[in-house]
Amino acid sequence: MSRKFTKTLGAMVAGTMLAFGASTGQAGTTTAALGDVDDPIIIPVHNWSSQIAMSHAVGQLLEKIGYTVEYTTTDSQAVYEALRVGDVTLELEVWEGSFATAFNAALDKGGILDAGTHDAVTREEWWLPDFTIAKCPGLPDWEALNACAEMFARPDSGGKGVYVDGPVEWLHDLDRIEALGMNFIQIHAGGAAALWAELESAAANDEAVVVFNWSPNFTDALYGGAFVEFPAFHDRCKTDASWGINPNMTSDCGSPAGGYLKKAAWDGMPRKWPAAYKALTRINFTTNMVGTMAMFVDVDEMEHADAAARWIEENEEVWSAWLYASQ
Ligand code: TMO
Repeated sequence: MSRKFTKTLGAMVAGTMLAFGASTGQAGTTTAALGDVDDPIIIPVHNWSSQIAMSHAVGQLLEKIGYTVEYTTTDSQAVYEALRVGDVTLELEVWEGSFATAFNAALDKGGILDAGTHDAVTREEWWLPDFTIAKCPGLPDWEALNACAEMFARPDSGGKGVYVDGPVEWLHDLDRIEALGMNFIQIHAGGAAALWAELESAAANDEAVVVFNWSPNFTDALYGGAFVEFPAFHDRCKTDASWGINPNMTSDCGSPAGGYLKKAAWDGMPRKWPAAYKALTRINFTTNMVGTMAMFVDVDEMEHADAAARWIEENEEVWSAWLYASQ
């Protein structure tokens, strides 16, 4: 079969499934509706499990309807600039706590689209497993945590508590400990797996631990736990030193407790790959979906692409509405 023929056939099949009204019977029109199926849609993957597995799931679904897809490992902050200039095509997990600043900066510059908000509500914050909460009265309140700082000390921390943050790439609040006058130091895990290793070893040795964590994730099901309750987030906390309990510093508050999870796209995507962009706007991750994907990878130890295939296998009702809705 010639390449051209294969391509047209693929477009016709996909066009039949994609409900594009009266035009779907015409191969020419459906090719236009899919767009450039030979040029790959480039999906960036980062360094936490749900994002990588969900990216593979969406990639596999786009391939199902006839697209070519490539994955590229990309820095999770730099990706917004890459999207803006079209080096990558879409982003499936814009977490408000870690990425709102970079996303907003790209929106201001132009070239990137806000492709909608998932149902999943997110939180990214200092987190305590239940086996630690049991050790110190008043947790998860931040002042109670501070009063128990010594319990979190390590041989090299000079008596201060150790907070295990995620990779610097996720750009958390590096000034919060100082702004709140806490008796802690912050260290950075090399990646998500290193955070889970910290939890596992603390659990095995019955030691107190406080790590960066997020929701939805698999950790609640595995350990139970709670986010540290800092003074509530407020926009001015980030920009106005006089706001909050420290009159001389910003960063004297927690991360947003009800953060968004958004999708983003290169602004050339709707023109170049119209059906894929339409699907992207309909894609909607729930809390359960994101938690399940993290569980497949981090608890069941599946490869990301296999986790994606399993999710597709088990959730046809969900994804068929993303792909085939007539709009
Ligand atoms: C960006 N993350 C979900 C790891 O906080």
